[in-house]
Amino acid sequence: MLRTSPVHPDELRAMFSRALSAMYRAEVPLYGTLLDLVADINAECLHESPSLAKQMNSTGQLSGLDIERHGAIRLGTAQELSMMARLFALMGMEPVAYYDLALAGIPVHATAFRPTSDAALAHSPFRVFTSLLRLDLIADAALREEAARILSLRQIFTPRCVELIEQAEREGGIASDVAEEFIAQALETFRWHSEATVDIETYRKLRAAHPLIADVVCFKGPHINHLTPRVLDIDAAQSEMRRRAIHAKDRIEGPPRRKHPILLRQTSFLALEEPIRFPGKQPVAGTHTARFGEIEQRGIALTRKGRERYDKSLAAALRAERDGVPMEEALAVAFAEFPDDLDTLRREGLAFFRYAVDARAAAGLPSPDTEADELVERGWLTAQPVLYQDFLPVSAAGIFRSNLGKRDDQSYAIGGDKVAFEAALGREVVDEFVLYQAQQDTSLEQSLLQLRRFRTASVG
Ligand code: OOG
Ligand code: NI
Repeated sequence: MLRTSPVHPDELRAMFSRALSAMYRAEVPLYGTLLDLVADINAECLHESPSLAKQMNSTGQLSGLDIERHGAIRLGTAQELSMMARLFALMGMEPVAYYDLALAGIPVHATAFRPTSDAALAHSPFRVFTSLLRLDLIADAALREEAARILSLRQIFTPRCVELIEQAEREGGIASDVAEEFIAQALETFRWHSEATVDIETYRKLRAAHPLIADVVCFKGPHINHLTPRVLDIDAAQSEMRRRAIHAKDRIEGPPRRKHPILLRQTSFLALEEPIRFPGKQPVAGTHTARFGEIEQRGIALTRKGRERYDKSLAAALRAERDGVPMEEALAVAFAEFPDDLDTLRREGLAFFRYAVDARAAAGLPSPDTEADELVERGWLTAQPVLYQDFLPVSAAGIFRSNLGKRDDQSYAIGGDKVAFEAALGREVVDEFVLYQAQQDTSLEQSLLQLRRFRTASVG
């Protein structure tokens, strides 16, 4: 039994997201600059487009926009991942989707912990892209064992944090009298440490195998490496970064600019080179690059069919780029055939929509067997695009790479290993398509039910 009433997971998540943002702002001042820049652009976009403001308000996206963030951490062991899942569960965050980064030559696989219901997303849209190092992809057996041994010696959660997690699981939530303490303890895991846990030779060896391996293995914990605000016009953000002489990556990842944005577009400022002390008989002052600043623009969630189209178009654009076509032009050509009006996206089953009964529908009711498409066309139902809440592995790989310095992007011969990931996680990941589909289906069922009730009332 709880001594005091439990804090709602949505509220805990909001508290944690706020605390993390404040910590990161103090650690990386340039992040603060990014937040200011995004806030200015968003205010301008909403001012210039009242219809955008109205649509965002009606879909529950407006109130949380200025606190909307995603962060990223990289974990080293199965134990770390399973405890992280338990920690995030208390904040109402579930692991959604499996991302295989080996495909892009990065030795990790990942999921994103995030809220899943509309109400939870509206309360605090906070997500954490969480990757797990794949030691099995380190070719050198001696180095692989050394990395595993170093990781086995660290404990990324404070003892008190683990105690509070276990207590909350027994009692059915975080009691309000320990909520502040829980947030402070959880924050410790995400903190930057300017001292490595290994000597500089070990760091260099691991770095030579892959910079990401060094980042995961050589530190006390999985420092948060970026926190991304959501911007409503990423092209404006990209030029504004340049204008303020922020060292932005040279292009925006993801789909091209469109009238109706799809999925996710991202850009970032390049990782900072930060001073690190390396222990040893003779401690050494060195540097490490891990933390960067990212901005993203979110668009409509695509169905599997839409996503396949997207993947094909993007692959075509990347091929053209390799053949010397400027990327912007390659994207424009590859996406020319991708419908950019909401009606076609919906009718062709390329994107997800949320249905509602139009307020004017009470007049002149449709016959009971009218198809959904016709109900929309004739104004009984409205269809609002569903916002994409997840990530794009190819973009993620682009972001990873732009922060690792120049490297070839050969993929590993072995593909993803979702089974091993879920075993480490201690549960299955949620299928993001199932979530979006359920959202669409439920909204349609409820709308049809409501229309039927109108009809019964007007007949009876
Ligand atoms: C995570 C990169 C992935 C995104 O927005 O796609 C990511 C990392 O660098 O650890 O955050
Ligand atoms: Ni990110």
